[in-house]
Amino acid sequence: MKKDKILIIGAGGQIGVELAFSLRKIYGADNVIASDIRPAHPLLKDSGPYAILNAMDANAVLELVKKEGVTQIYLLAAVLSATGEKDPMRAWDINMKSLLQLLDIGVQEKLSKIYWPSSIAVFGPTTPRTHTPQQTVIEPRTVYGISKYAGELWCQYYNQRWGLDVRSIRYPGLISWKSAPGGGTTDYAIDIYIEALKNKKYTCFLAENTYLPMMYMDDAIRGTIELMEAPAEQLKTHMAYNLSAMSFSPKEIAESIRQHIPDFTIDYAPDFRQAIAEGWPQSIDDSTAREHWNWKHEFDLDKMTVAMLENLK
Ligand code: AKB
Repeated sequence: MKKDKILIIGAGGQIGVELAFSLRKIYGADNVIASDIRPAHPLLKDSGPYAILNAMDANAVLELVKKEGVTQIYLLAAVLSATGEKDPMRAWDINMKSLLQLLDIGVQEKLSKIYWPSSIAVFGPTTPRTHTPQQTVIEPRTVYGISKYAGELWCQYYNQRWGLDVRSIRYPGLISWKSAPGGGTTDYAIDIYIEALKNKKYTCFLAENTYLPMMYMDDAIRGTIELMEAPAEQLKTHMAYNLSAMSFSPKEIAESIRQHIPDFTIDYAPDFRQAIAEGWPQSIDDSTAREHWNWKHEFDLDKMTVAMLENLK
């Protein structure tokens, strides 16, 4: 059993629930404190320690870190792309303030590691859209993307200035069945499975040929933990790592579902999220992550479809 004491902030969200499960298996349930501003997600109840914690309340975070002897923190609380556009200043405030406060706590309390997620949303319409490289033009156009890019730069700054070990991944759209996403542009790729099983039809808020990079949650969780466990000397970038698994359009995911539910139908009613999707890459070059810490994905579209339909049933 490993010795670290881990705190997950924002554990009730799409990534947090599954990450808490996996970390508890590795580090022991008592060594992984899940926390969120909301009461415990039903799947997290009784599986280990839980705290109600507001990511914006630096004093409360610091107090918990000291009281529990926390050595590593995963900060997952964030406002995502589509919700962010509805109230940009709130998104900026939540996404940046929670990170900057935590970076200071990390230095002050000499935390061994911090994890903070970035996103493909850092890229914008001036970025090469296919096989987007690790280092390229980065001009995000959503407030979420701006906050993620600024956050990456702050993480790098704290690493270089204070030696803080902060690690990060630019997640593509994440597809999961245990916990629901909240307010993202890639969320259609989860709703479509739920609606296919319930009603055998789905109206998609993106147009049929909109390609986006995507990843099944099992891969994302494994990748996150592998990055956190990689020896520091192998990690030669302190910006977030590009990570890729698959890329598909709404039309292609519908075809994949039709192999199991032949009478499933899809129609399209693109809304404001179409413009967000069109500013993002269609596919990602993650060779740097593959080279530095041996990242490999396991799920492609059809394998994920089998897993999603099986588990959601
Ligand atoms: C979103 O759609 O906002 C997120 C993301 C790609 O970071 N899933």
